[in-house]
Amino acid sequence: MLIKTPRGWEIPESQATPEDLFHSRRAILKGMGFAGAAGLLPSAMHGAAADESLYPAKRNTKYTLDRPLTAEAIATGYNNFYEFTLDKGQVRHQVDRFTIDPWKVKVSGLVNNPKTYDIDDLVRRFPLEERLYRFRCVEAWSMAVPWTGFPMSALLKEVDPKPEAGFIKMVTAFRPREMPGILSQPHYDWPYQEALTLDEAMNELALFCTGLYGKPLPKQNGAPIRAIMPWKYGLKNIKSIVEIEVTKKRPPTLWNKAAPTEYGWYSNVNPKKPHPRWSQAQEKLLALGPGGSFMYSMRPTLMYNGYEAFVSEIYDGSEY
Ligand SMILES: Nc1nc2c(c(=O)[nH]1)N[C@H]1C(S)=C(S)[C@@H](COP(=O)(O)O)O[C@H]1N2
Ligand SMILES: [Mo]
Repeated sequence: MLIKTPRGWEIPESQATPEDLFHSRRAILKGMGFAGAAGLLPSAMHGAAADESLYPAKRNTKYTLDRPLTAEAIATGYNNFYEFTLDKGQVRHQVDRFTIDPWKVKVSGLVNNPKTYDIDDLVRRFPLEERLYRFRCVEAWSMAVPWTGFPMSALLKEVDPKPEAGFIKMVTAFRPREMPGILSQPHYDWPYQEALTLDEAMNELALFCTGLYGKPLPKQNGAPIRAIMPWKYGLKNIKSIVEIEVTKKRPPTLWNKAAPTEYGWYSNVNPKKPHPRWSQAQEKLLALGPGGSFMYSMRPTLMYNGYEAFVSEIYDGSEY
């Protein structure tokens, strides 16, 4: 295991709050040590379904960052995917049994053209592009990631929501035999479910992503397709989607149902709205240190994660 003595520019462990992050940090140190020794094996990280010839996709330079990209080993080695395990450094070691080929995404509900897409079809139907986005978890850690995907609006326009449609619900695969965390954590209301207002889903920032770092999505990051809304906390960015339903009524979401005072239905990044157990005023930007060690620097949290110019028009400020 590679553990470096903190340098002056690293955050001392005593300041590493919330406590979860401190424990997770140890977990990833183990993971990183393994990655450093064995190397990352990209071909083993995603399934045969992914068509590598589509990557890297052309970068859309409209979306720029105010910070360096996070090391790929962090984004693919430090994951929240509770269907597998709560241990962020171990998710990528728990996904082997998870099969993503074949994969279908059913789009139904209040649409004129309901359709079930095969993933191979989906990635060709809607042109893929790469975008560099900030990513902010409700636990306060953050990254900057090159995603590959297509705007949610492209798919929604094709299925054509009916006038009374107001929301989209998104659902993750439910495979207890392939996802050990489902069996070990029966208290969560599986399958993982998230939702957006139709306005949010139609916003130009909202993506369905199938890749990152110029390659198909690794399973631990939500292969073969996940949602990315960079102005919202990570928990809204649902992974491994099998179903999208357009609805009239606001759909419940897993985290909002589990703990409504901790995870708002909207969960927009907001420095002024603390989590009951920690402040959201600052974030911990993750980075790789010397020898594969893991560190972060503190930064002020930006309203809507820095995407206010894109999304403020769809909100009146009372959303939580
Ligand atoms: N299905 C599913 N989607 C999920 C989660 C999960 O546990 N299950 N975790 C969420 C949370 S809390 C975060 S921070 C991000 C993490 O994405 P990453 O591992 O690609 O960084 O995924 C989100 N999507
Ligand atoms: Mo998160």
